[in-house]
Amino acid sequence: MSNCLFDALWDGRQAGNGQLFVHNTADNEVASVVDDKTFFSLTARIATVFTNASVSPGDRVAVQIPKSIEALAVYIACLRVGAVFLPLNTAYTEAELAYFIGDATPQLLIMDPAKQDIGERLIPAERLLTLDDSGGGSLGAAASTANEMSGAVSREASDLAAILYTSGTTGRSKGAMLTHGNLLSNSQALLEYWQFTADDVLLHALPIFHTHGLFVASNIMLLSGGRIIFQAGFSVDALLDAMPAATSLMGVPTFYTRLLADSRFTEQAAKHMRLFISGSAPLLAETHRDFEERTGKKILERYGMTETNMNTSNPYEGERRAGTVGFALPGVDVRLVDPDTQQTVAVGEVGMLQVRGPNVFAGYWQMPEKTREELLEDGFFITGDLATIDAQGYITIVGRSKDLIISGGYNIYPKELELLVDDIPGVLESAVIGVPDADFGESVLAVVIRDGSQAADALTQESVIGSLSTKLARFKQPRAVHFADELPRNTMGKVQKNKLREQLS
Ligand code: MLC
Ligand code: AMP
Repeated sequence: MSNCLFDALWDGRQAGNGQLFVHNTADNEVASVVDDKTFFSLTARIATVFTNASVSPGDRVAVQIPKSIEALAVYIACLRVGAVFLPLNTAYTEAELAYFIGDATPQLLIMDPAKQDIGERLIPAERLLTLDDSGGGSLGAAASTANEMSGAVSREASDLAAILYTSGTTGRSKGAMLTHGNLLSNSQALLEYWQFTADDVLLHALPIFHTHGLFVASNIMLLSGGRIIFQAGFSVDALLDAMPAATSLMGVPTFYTRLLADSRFTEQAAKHMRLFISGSAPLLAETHRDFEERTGKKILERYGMTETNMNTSNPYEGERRAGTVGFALPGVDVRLVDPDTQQTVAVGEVGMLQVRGPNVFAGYWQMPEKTREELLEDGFFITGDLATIDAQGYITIVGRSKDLIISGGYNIYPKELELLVDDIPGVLESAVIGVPDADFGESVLAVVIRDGSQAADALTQESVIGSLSTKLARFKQPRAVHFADELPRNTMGKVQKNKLREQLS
């Protein structure tokens, strides 16, 4: 029997010294260790709990739980039983969760015990379990007495391992279906490209409900046999404390701008580190250069997407060029096409970036038409990113054709907000745009046109943001609201967001 991803991760662990998670004290002593044996025993007991809860291969297991070692064990337990892991941002509101649960129809929902009441409104009680950040809750209790499942259910490369929801330009989130083969091929490619080995210690400060922290960071470390310093969230203090014991960090650009803003982050502080990787959002060339000036090291920037895992990366050995995302990864084909003619553009010209390879997802969950629109018959996926390629093959992301804001590495689709803002009494119409932000790269600005009613007179920035609070996760809510007389439109009547950005940035 073979379960391609689980078996590979398990085999990867055999290369290491048995330690998976390490916590170090400030003076670089090992404070505590979770070894492979303990971790995999936990995954095997959680797998038994899942089987007892009638989870069958192919069933979805949705989770909205805080980051913890036990939460990562839930992901591995899903692989063991052949279930499809469906992680959800811990910031999502009940209204947002209701959509995902309704769309994905999971067999099991696992929530933070603090949100048990929400869980009970979303799914029948017998399909709800809870898990807190220290392994407590009904799942933790059941797993502590469960027998260990032996091995793992057999899975093919084409079987689904996870569904990750990405917001859609129409305002409806789409579930990206990722197979065992997608996840395994990409982590193997990255492991080699970035030269991870069992000697590596990764500082893990990303959330584990997205591709970056879950698949890129966690799968690579499991495969490499290396160790993880698992932090609950991002904190400059915690990173600086742990850095002397680490070899590598994966982060979004905000990690690096915040580190640089702290005078304790020096060449000495970064001395032990062999690799700083950035992705999920554009890293300013200026940040790249400031970082090198401060530490003597060059950040390695790569580019990916939920649907495709990682596509391109700057080289490990060669020149890591500021402002670029490097070359297509081995096994991945990238082409830049003119959106009108579908012809490949010339060197230096801007084209729509399309990507093909074993990393590219299997389609959107129950959205065959959307899948056909974006995943072409020849296997290329239309990313919605605009890019150039130079004579040496370096790719630069120069913009997006999709209407998307990336704030601190989180994607926010303006359409989702505009639909909700337009529903507020007193609002005639709205346009939501991203404006430059020193910390998050971009932040959300809502431009609102009042409708002339009495309700419109009472509208304020606070009332607009307040009326979204139960509907939208905090990170998606506008940071500012601008009231205008009208929206700039082109001759087709389409709102000219570029003009708005120019006027209001
Ligand atoms: C937190 N807040 C955000 C935010 N993160 N607002 C906008 N954008 C964000 N990214 C809100 C909080 O709710 C809070 O609101 C306020 O901002 C301040 O919070 P904070 O304490 O400063 O935030 P912090 O916890 O430090 O988080 C910032 C962050 C985090 C950058 C560390 O956002 C983060 O971990 N981002 C990484 C996201 C990620 O993993 N993306 C990968 C996607 S995969 P208030 O008002 O209540 O104070 C992908 C593919 C690929 O894109 O290529 O990798
Ligand atoms: P997500 O849908 O959350 O997976 O976000 C994917 C999007 O993030 C991509 O389509 C890009 O627009 C953006 N992205 C990821 N990495 C980079 C990068 N290094 N530079 C610029 N944009 C990036």
